[in-house]
Amino acid sequence: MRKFAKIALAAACFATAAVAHAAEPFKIGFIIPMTGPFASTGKQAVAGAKLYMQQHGDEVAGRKVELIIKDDGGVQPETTKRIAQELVVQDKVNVLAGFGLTPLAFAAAPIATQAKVPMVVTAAGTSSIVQKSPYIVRTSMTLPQTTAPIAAWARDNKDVKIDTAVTLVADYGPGHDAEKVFVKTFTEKGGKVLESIRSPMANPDFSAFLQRVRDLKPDALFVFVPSGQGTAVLKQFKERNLAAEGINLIGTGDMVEDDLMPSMGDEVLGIITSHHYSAAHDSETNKEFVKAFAEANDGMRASFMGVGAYDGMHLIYEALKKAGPDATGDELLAAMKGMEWESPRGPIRIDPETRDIVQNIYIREAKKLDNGERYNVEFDVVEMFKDPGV
Ligand code: VNL
Repeated sequence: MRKFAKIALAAACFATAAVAHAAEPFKIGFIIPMTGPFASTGKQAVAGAKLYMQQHGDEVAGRKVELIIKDDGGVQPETTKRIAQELVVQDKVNVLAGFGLTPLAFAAAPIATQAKVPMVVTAAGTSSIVQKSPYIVRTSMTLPQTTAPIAAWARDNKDVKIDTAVTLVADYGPGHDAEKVFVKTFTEKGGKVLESIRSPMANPDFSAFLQRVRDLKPDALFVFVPSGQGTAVLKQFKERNLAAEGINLIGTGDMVEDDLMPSMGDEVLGIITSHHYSAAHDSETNKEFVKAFAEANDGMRASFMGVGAYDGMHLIYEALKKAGPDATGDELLAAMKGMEWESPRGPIRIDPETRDIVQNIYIREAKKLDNGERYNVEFDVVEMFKDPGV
């Protein structure tokens, strides 16, 4: 009798342990600005992450996947760090993801290192981010990677004569990267940069800066502003009649992001930018993605912020499949290194050494299509371009 009870007790314990394991979800702590000046980034990223789950289910390798979304407001690194800490300590997340802006990714990096939890950066773009923790993997882009091709295009193209330029960048990590790489590439190819101007990171007023550009009268103005600020730049550019002065507006695709194109006026037409994603990218994978994204989000057009998060979820799902349901953070990280797949943006790969994204960078022109809608139409490409650094 006593023996039977013991066995029954052991069986009960075993059953409880098994149930506890099966019921333990795989948790992804997704930190992104949903409020404040960069809320549009969070809106896109959350839509991208949710669409991936909607299409691929919430069970991977026999484990239920739980997406925990946290709004960090976008401007306080200390807030992002505290949220990352809470997600790791209290929620015991298996992966951290998101990170809308560079200072926020920098702030959370030590938490990922201490907790040995992979940190998938789906939005921020300063080159050095991947060096801040061996647990960081990036699915967005780097500013040197997206800037070098437009700087080269400015000098190499046969249609528009661009001998002089002024740079205008947001005054923080990605802007400094963009400025440095633009000046270097453009100058090496014989161009002359007349002046480098920096605007505040959040809520800038571009009017005085653009007046200065008008006075300098360069052949081109190169702009990097973070996602969400492009409309304001274009409005001021138009109001000051810079195009009539013969100043060509060029930049990285952050300025003319896809979800803003419908609300930008025709002043956007003709602007040449380089970037890793356009909603008009011509592939079956992208057409299906853009359609599904719009259907799930009241017609919203997918932008590079949505794609970064969508691909971030793919990376996490595939790593979990490959490393198995009981994988540690280190095992998940190992599975992510070297992963390659077809994204809506084209083929992409995670460089196993740097943990950074390798991808095509396209040169695009803003055009009106036959259906009357404005898109960034890709016309040239630098294939599988690694971050060149600064
Ligand atoms: C960053 C880079 C942020 C590019 C962006 O939008 C962007 C960053 C919020 O590294 O902070 O478009």
